[in-house]
Amino acid sequence: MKNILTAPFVEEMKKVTANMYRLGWDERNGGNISYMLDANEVAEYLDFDKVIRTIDTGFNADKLIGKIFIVTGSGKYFKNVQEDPEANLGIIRIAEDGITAELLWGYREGGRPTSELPAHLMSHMARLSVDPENRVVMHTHPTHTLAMNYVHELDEKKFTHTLWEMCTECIVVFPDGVGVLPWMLCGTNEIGEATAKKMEEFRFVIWGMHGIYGAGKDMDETFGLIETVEKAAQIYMLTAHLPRINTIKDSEMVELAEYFGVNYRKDFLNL
Ligand code: 2HA
Ligand code: ZN
Repeated sequence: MKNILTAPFVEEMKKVTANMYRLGWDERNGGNISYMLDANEVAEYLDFDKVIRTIDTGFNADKLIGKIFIVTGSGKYFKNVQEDPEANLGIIRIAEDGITAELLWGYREGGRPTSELPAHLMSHMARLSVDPENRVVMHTHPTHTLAMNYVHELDEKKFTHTLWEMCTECIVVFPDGVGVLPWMLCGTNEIGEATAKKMEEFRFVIWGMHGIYGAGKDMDETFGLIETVEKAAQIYMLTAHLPRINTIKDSEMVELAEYFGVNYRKDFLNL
């Protein structure tokens, strides 16, 4: 059996949490990540018959039975993942009943998966129903995107349109736009269900005045999506209080989308 601390998926979690922490998106215990793993790959590092303990998730993830995830721990800090992955991360398998998580590694000292596990697993189910390649769900508090929540209408069409105007690459990177939820109590099944509903349509969902959820087929794609939205929000926050002299026009966005062959939300443009 190979040493789990050398597994590429543990390395990826260490790298991405360190990056997000240094970008200032994940203060204290802010943010959480779940990453669906390939069972054959995990089998090189862990004995599937050795369940350390079981954890009640509080809801039924029946479409994920038998699936294995590496997930950041509840109350844990992204800042600390790199130096002690075994205390701050865990590898869980969704048990036969759909509601129990079987701990295969990590959460040393009695930890458990993120309090946002319902939103994560429900988002995985929703994304997989529209994109069988989806593997990653990330929740984070990107500074400028969050700042923008306070000064921009929380309307999907208007919010997406503003972001698309801020960087030429935006309509190409997230042609599906961004979904928006109002402020809601976090950590609950209700916000999980609302997030998952949006995830059927969007890979990026804003939790009003809290943060965002992003999804994708791998770490780079998901992180790249989030940093692109965040960059656009930063440009917006740097310019929103100044007279606007220039902008990317809707006709130019159409040109971009057509040239790069992306299927974009035509109803989010004013054509
Ligand atoms: O896990 O970000 O939404 C900490 C959070 C809760
Ligand atoms: Zn949060």
